[in-house]
Amino acid sequence: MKTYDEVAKVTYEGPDSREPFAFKYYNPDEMLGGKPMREHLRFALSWWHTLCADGVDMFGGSTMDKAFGKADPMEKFKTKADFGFELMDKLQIDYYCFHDVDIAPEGATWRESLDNFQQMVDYLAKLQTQYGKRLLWNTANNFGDKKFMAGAATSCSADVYAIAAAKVKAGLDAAKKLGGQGYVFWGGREGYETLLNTDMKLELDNLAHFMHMAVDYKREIGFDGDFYIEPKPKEPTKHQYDFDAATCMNFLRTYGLEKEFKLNIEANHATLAGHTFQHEIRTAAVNGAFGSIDANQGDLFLGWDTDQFPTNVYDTTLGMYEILKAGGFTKGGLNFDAKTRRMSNTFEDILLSYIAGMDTFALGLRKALALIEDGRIDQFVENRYRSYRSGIGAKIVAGQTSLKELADYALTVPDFTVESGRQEYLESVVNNILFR
Ligand code: XLS
Ligand code: CA
Ligand code: CA
Repeated sequence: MKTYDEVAKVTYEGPDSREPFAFKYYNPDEMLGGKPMREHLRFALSWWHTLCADGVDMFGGSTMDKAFGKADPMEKFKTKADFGFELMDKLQIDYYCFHDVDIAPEGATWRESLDNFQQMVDYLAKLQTQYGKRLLWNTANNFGDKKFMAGAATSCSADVYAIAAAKVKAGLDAAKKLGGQGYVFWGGREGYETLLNTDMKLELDNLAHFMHMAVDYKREIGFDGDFYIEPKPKEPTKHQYDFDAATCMNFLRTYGLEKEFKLNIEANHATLAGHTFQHEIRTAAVNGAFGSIDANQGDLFLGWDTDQFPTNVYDTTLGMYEILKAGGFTKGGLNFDAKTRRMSNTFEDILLSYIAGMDTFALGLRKALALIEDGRIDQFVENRYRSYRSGIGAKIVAGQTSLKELADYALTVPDFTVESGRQEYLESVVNNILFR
């Protein structure tokens, strides 16, 4: 196998290739369903997992060196950035995503941290131009530091609330400068462990006010990216306020924010909430809030956020099917919020993991388009609801009936039959498309 340095560019070689550092399914400029694959998929590299995570877990230290041999903090982060852009170039990835603390060292004071951050934003701007890459979204890490132990915009401390706001303001300034396509709000520690010490109503009101201020500031500086909330049900806190897509929609509507935010759906967070990835995408879509995707997969036997590279074609097919049905991405994309396993600890593994994830979504896209073209699923669903297209059903859909009219109607129905849902047949159709 080649070494990391020996791989100049990962290119498409097709499904019969045995070359580990080649795409078997992702052919960036191939036209499918009216646009190139790269535009359907809009892949992004996650700074935190790719350039920062070094294998540390609860039981052991790092297994991978991501200091790039640099001791000076700014030098280290600049080298990370150089590596990140080179990696995107090798992998033909057009976008990237970061938290503030992923791109710059934190200083002894907030002023110092802000200064480091702004210097690094300028550095990233130069690399963007040099490599022709774009920022999909950025965010603030308002959960890692000790001061955020009780949350950020839901902290019991007003001073912590203020520093959280300062970090989001700096993030929005950076997004504007870098021409970001979006900005993510993931709750972090916005939730609670016990009601015995929690004023839930105040925390939710404060969180909503925080979001409104962010919307105001976005307008003020003319940032035209999309705002996303990223649902997650648990971890780090026991009860997260952004539990799942439906809970987020309820929050947004309660506080009059639904026109300002879309959702960033993460596959692993969906399964932690007891939902499928597809369910969360569909829920976002039917609420007019489908935005972006954090592409990864969890382990259904483990109850935490394992952030694995996606390799399950069944899930990516049904996920891409939902994304296509939702009209595809506009400003969002597929961000690999995924890290190599602790034992996959070489730079070659980073390439191999991205290739695996990108190919799995590329194959999912191909299969989802084939499912749509095949038409059996769509036709089945269309036919299943045909009773709503005429007679009393059409009146129900048009909102033109009443309980009284339906009660009278029910008296005239000789028998209440429902046709088979044919689940097993439909699952066999999916298999037929997947394995042909
Ligand atoms: C953590 C989240 C986080 C967000 C961005 O579980 O997935 O990484 O995507 O803050
Ligand atoms: Ca995520
Ligand atoms: Ca995650």
